[in-house]
Amino acid sequence: MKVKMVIMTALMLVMPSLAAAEITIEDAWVRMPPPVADTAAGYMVMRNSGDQDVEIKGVTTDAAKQPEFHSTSEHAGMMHMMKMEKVIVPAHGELHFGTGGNHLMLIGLTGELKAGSYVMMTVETADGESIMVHAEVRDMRGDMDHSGDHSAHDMMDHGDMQHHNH
Ligand SMILES: [Cu+2]
Repeated sequence: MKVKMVIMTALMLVMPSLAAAEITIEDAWVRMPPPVADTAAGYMVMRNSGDQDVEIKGVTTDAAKQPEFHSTSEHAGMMHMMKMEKVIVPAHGELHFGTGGNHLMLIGLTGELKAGSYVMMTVETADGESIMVHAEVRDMRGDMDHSGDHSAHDMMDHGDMQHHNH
């Protein structure tokens, strides 16, 4: 019994270094919303250089009251988005948040997002690591390349957004 306790203690001393997330976040940007919009979509790439999958607990920012990660799926020719139940960055892998797919949804904007300014956010992992992210606000109105983009985003009101759980 005593031996077991010693082993347990030794394991717990080693744990923190094993658990340390090795997450980096790149290419973060936010689509400049229309002036009256209450929401904006953000995009980024999360990379995990570690040996273990890392769960992202959430994101905080002063720019929005309720930032959340959404996934997008197509159902009967309609694009739907819903809150991601779990955000996992696979070991030695990437998780993409891009137009038409997973995205960060900034709900309840607290101020105007001007093109060229930066939204500061903190991404938190489930094991307590914080990653600072500076996401540039980009004006995409002149961008004609809407390949696969769910432009419904700009018009869709989150209140009557359709949810699907397959
Ligand atoms: Cu969304």
